[in-house]
Amino acid sequence: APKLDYQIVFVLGGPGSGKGTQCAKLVEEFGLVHLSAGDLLRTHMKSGTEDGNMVANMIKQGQIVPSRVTISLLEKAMRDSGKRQFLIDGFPRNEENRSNFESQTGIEPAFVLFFDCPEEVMERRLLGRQEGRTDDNLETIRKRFKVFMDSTQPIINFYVAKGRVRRINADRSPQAVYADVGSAGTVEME
Ligand code: UP5
Ligand code: MG
Repeated sequence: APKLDYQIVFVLGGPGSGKGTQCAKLVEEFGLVHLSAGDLLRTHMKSGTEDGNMVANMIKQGQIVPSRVTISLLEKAMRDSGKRQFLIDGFPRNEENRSNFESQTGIEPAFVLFFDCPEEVMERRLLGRQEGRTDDNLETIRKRFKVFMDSTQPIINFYVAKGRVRRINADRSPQAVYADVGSAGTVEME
């Protein structure tokens, strides 16, 4: 049984597939809490702690941060929100993330939203983004694609086998993608 009375949806998809963009729309319409693991890690990176420096280096290399760090940031954010329904964006990224989250929190996702998008489209979007992220350069973008294929796609497949994945064609305008994502019942939980 879950230790915590939380309902969560995992939002997965390659780098630049539009996870953050679509979560922002879902928050507006459904009032869920959006927790981007990447955003939490980028904030943690500025803490000046040893872990923060490790995170900064790993993000710059496109590597997956150990779940010890990410799960504690997610748990704290969930607790601090005072809410119980969450969109968890960009996590879990590998089996280590997935299995530790499940064993430590006792939570299984209600379902997984998967934004499916060709690499060349994601690459164009990331190179066009002007947020100054340390990982938005061609060298790191290519590493992020490889890490996604090698480590995160198997997690999506794991949930496909459980019948938990809602695949969305993310290679369309943000509005067209959202028409699918936000369609009745997609995100409404209990
Ligand atoms: N855009 C969005 N949708 C569009 C559309 N339909 N048509 C045209 N343009 C569209 O979108 C990306 C860009 O594309 C934006 O400019 C947007 O306007 C445009 P966005 O919504 O930001 O896409 P998103 O999928 O969120 O892309 P992001 O770059 O955030 O994905 P990543 O998965 O790479 O980044 P994340 O922040 O999740 O992780 C970064 C790093 O943190 C990882 O590489 C890893 O090192 C680390 N990390 C961990 O180690 N563990 C974690 O659990 C999470 C992250
Ligand atoms: Mg994002």
